Amino acid sequence: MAKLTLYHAAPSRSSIVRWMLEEIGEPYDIHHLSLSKEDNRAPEYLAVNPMGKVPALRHGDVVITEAAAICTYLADEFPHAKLNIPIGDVRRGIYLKWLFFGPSCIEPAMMDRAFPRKEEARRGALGYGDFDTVMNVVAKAVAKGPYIMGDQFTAADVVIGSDLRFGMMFKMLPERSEFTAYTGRLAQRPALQRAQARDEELAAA
Ligand SMILES: N[C@@H](CCC(=O)N[C@@H](CS)C(=O)NCC(=O)O)C(=O)O
Repeated sequence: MAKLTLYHAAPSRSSIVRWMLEEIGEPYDIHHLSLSKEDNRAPEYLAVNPMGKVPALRHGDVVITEAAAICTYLADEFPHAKLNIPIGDVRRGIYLKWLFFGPSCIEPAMMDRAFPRKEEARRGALGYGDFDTVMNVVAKAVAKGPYIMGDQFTAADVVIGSDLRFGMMFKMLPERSEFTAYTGRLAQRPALQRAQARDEELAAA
């Protein structure tokens, strides 16, 4: 099997992919980068990801960047883990919607709230619309549970769950009861617990 290597800084958005890799259960290597030492700006790393950001995942000869794209890729590439909704299943469209909703709606809504613009942008010009609508839509989606697609845990939970976990941790998202109940369920997953424990070891080293 082609080797999997995660370019990772612990903790950061690459922790999303580390959780995903733990869920997949295939062996992987970590290439650790220190963001504070600006390893991500070194020419060797810019050759891997010209954006100078983590995560990046090397799978054999291919490099994939963007956390949600990597999670989507891994779920499809390793279907035995049952973390995707495959092509042909009527639920796939909804599943893809949530995978895109994280980086295109939750993250920008959260960051615009944390770092407000000098001039307020028109709601219609922002892809996410407005913060409160995004929060209400996500709260409704995770309220029933146990997972965003219902009974099946998928890559969409890794992406949306990570956004909610980090957002609440850094006080950038409200601690709504729907969010805390959902992330509480996710925290029970052994793969997330392993990823977190390994990240803590890495950060302390
Ligand atoms: N759109 C990217 C964002 C990745 C990102 O912003 N990563 C941060 C760490 S949380 C980073 O590498 N920051 C270092 C920098 O920009 O210098 C994704 O979702 O993967």
